Amino acid sequence: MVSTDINIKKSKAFDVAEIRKKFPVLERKVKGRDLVYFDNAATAQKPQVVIDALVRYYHQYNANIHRGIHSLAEEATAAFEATRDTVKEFINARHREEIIFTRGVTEGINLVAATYGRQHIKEGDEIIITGMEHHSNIVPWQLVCEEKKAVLKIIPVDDNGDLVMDDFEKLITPKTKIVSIVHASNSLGTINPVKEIIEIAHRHNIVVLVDGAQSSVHLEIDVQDMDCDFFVISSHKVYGPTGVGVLYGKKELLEAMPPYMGGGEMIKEVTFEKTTYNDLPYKFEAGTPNIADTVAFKAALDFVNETGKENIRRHEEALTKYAMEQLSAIEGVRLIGTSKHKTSVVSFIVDGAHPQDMGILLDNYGIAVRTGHHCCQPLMNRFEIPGTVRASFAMYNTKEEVDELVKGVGKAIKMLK
Ligand code: 7TS
Repeated sequence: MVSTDINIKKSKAFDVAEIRKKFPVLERKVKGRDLVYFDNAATAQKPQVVIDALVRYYHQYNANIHRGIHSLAEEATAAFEATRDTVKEFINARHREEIIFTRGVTEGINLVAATYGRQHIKEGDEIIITGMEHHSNIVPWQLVCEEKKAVLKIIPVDDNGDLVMDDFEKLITPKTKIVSIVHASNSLGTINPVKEIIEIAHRHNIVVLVDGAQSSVHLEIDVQDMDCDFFVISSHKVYGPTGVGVLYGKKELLEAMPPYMGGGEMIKEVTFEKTTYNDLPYKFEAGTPNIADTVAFKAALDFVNETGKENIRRHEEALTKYAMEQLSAIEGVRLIGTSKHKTSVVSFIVDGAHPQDMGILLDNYGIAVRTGHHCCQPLMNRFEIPGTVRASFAMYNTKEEVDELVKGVGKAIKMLK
């Protein structure tokens, strides 16, 4: 019988108390207080299902993948490749072989810079990035520019933390070969108009890499709709383990690129005279990968899908709005990053108080925030500040925790006076 019950498809209600029970670390105390974890932009905490997937792998089917014919090797290979299929769905890639496993966003960008970049950039060519990039989307391109005598150009950032889009098209010349932009800023929260940037760049035949480190956990990602040429993710920011990431690339681009690392798995045939390379995605996956963490990454993505990205986003948006209102009402607090289009990052500075001192005082109340330049030194220079205090929210954070932060900031300001 065909079921016509539409309720089957209805998403579950979002219940933050229930969600919190799924993250064991949230039960712990820090300095005698309940942990308030607001450092999610650095790395998210892991739900029990992710920890279980890791343990299950090592308990039951640890084996090297792709090469073995025994049962354990087959099970490990199937689990590893299942993650590739889940990632493909998660970002709506057209082909599974467009999903390359890496160690994280940093490695993904370095891979593209060292292969596509070195292959296509010639003396005098130009690469465009934005003024709000993480160092991992600056330095790999500087390395290419140094080697090839190419030029790095920067899309400026305005006082709210938005890109000055009028300047973008003006930066483009016939020598521009690559645009590499962050989707959502880790320091400001700004969500950049990547579709518009990609459309403009493609009109000029320029390829675009999008750094999805901060967006993939908060926003629906559809690489086909976005039409980016490359997209990079880190598992650990999407509630998965550290040490795993994904480089998505359009198949025709990946096929034309030289390999990044040489070794096992990435070859078809090796003789001392000549080596032929493996097909995608294995051409870019030399050596034994991080099998356990890749397997557990699937559990994290399934968990996010089951919770519902839209539910998560609505919850985080409400927390962000509330935190921005409450913090900006405190005398001496200045928000850095006030774009209308933001993820759940709230960065601020306090008159007369160094961000690091604020961070240490907040830790005494069990509140984990990040302080400093957040690996965005040029952006901090743009705002003429040494760094910020950054609270970044995840699905398990609560309004009560934001109240704790606001109280903590108030108390810290009094102590530092
Ligand atoms: N790009 C952005 C926008 C990031 O936020 C980060 C990490 C990276 C790249 C690098 O990612 P990784 O997984 O390869 O390290 N951001 C942060 C942060 O904001 N605090 O700690 C790490």
